[in-house]
Amino acid sequence: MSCQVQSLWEAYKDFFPIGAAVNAETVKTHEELLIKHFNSLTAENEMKFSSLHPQDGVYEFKDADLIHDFAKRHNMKLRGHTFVWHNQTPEWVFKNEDGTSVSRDLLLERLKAHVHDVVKRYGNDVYCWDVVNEAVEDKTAQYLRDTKWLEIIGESYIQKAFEIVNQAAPEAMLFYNDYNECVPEKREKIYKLVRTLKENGVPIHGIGLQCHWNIFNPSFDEIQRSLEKYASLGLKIQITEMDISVFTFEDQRRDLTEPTAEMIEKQASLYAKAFKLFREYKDVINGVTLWGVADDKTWLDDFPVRGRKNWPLLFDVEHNPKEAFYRIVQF
Ligand code: HAH
Repeated sequence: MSCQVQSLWEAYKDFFPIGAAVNAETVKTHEELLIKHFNSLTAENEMKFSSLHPQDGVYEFKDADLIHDFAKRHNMKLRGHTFVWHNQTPEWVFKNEDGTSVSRDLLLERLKAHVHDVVKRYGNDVYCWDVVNEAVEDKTAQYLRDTKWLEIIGESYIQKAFEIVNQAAPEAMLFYNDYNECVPEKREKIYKLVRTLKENGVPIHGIGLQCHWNIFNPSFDEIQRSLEKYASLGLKIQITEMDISVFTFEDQRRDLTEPTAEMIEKQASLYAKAFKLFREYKDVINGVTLWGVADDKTWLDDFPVRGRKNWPLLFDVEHNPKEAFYRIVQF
């Protein structure tokens, strides 16, 4: 049966590459789906600072190498995720040996050394990088998120990061990546940040929209408005971490052992509308990545409710295509 299913990446070959987030396990357990349907990969955690560089002078490239090898072997693109982030960055980066906070210069030096070492290993096989992830404040009216990077370097840390990565990897496309990208207040801040960077001549080439959505939010109207607004920046757009949870963010329910028919239908309908919109923006969008491969393994099983099963992707727990899959390949 499954050999008659259309290939997702082939269906989209005239539009944009189709990516999946993977880890060292899923490149094995989900190999068949990956090869058939995807032509781009992102390491879910393995290229983050804490995974690659857990201690000063200690690199652990094993899992990232495995993902890199898999992408190369199967002719897939590879997105780099991520250099500067408030999460999954080890404490040593911000500390001197005596435990005091590092100087601005030393932190920039450390970032530069890290970026150079990582780029040296993967070179142009990583064709784009999420240089800065989630720098915009999410909960309050404040503009930038309070992070160690901001505290130690100041607002210029974002610009500096792009310059450092551009210097190490002049061929790579450099992205600013964020979530809640369709929430009006946050959208304004993300837009302002990226526009300011561009106006200041910072080497930024695109904006990464994570698109961690659910079947109730954001509304399709807000999604459309957001794409239009971001597209007006004149940079590339990538959908970098798409999934559609079957629960609202606040919903704590744990009673379901499988998604309801209504959830599956709502999800399929939103995926279909969104991909139609993405196709309309094919001149601006140059990549769409799902944050996982199939519903048997998704970060949403532990977020925001720990140990509560979710079904946010295009393939089910048995790796069969879901309604959403059929609706996005038939157009
Ligand atoms: C993303 N944060 C990160 O970019 C990615 O690296 C991680 O593996 C998963 C999700 C999204 C996020 C969110 O949707 C809500 C609150 C905090 C973070």
